[in-house]
Amino acid sequence: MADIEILEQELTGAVDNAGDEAALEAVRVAALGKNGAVTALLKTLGAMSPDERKTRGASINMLKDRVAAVINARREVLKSAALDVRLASETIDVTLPLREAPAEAGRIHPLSQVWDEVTTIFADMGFAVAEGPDIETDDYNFTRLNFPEGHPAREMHDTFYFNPKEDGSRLLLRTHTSPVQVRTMLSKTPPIRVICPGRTYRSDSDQTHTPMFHQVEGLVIDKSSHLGHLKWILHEFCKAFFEVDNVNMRFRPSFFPFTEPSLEVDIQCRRDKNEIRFGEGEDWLEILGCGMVHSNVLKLCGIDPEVYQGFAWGMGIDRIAMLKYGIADLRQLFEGDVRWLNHYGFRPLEIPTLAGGLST
Ligand code: 2NL
Repeated sequence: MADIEILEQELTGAVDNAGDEAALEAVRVAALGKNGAVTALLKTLGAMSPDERKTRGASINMLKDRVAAVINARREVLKSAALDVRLASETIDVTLPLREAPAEAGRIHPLSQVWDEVTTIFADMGFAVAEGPDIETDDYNFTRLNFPEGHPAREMHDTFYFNPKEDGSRLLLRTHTSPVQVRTMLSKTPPIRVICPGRTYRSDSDQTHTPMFHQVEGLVIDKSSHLGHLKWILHEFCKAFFEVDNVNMRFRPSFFPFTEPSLEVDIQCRRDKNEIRFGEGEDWLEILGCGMVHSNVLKLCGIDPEVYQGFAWGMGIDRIAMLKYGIADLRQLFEGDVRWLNHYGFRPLEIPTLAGGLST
């Protein structure tokens, strides 16, 4: 029996000394493997007498079980130690600063920002937003808006025409967003409350004009809509847009073919050095045109002027964007200069809301 005890002490010592799972596996093979020490003892049983084999066999098998149990216990200890080492060496420092994600680094163009601000303000007043095609017919861009054939007002618009079709008609790039309102009147029955933001085109290019520019027009048609309602809407709009508690407005008589009477609107401001402040000062700044929709326009758009009346207005998005954000040169809006956009642009996730602020 002494040989079994000595072997057990040896193997238990080797198991305790195994520093990692590979060393332990080597001990297991040396003890219980095909050529292992315990296996070698088992092989000696064949040459013994049956009695001797019975007692000796039981002792060796118990040795084998005890050695296997010691190895398994040690394996668990080594496994958990190895995991601790891995966990300690593979930590990630989540406090490291991240590079700005592309969606954070990009900027919203001031024209997109102002477009969103304007639609937010009018949507809050209950206006729907309508859009239409940039390429229009002469009928929708001029005729139904009370520009008679051959009328000089058509020439005033410096229209971009496409080549004539076989029947002589010519498509054009819309010179204002009014054809969207024409389409709205033709397809809906009043009451109508829409705004129409969009791109518009005129063959004109200098310090204060680009061939493509942006407009937003508004249209209200109901049974008794009048200039008092229009003034209130425009006053609320100006206060919200310029983010001031009050603005003084001045309505001057004007002329547009599609409105009668027609008015131009100025807001009071103070110009200090390079800054404009609204709601104070002695200067006046023109910001939009408006009026009661001409009865000819109502008729030509399928609305009975004996039953319905309404008002409309139009303003340049580019112009009010420059006024609000202090952009001196109109052409900078269209240059696509990344350095300029980094300075004048807006952060992408700060979407204008009346509650959260338009431009903060
Ligand atoms: C301006 C002036 C204006 C309108 C646009 C309009 C549209 C229809 C009927 C009647 Cl369908 N009017 N639009 C009315 C008055 C003025 O724009 O100076 N825009 C930059």
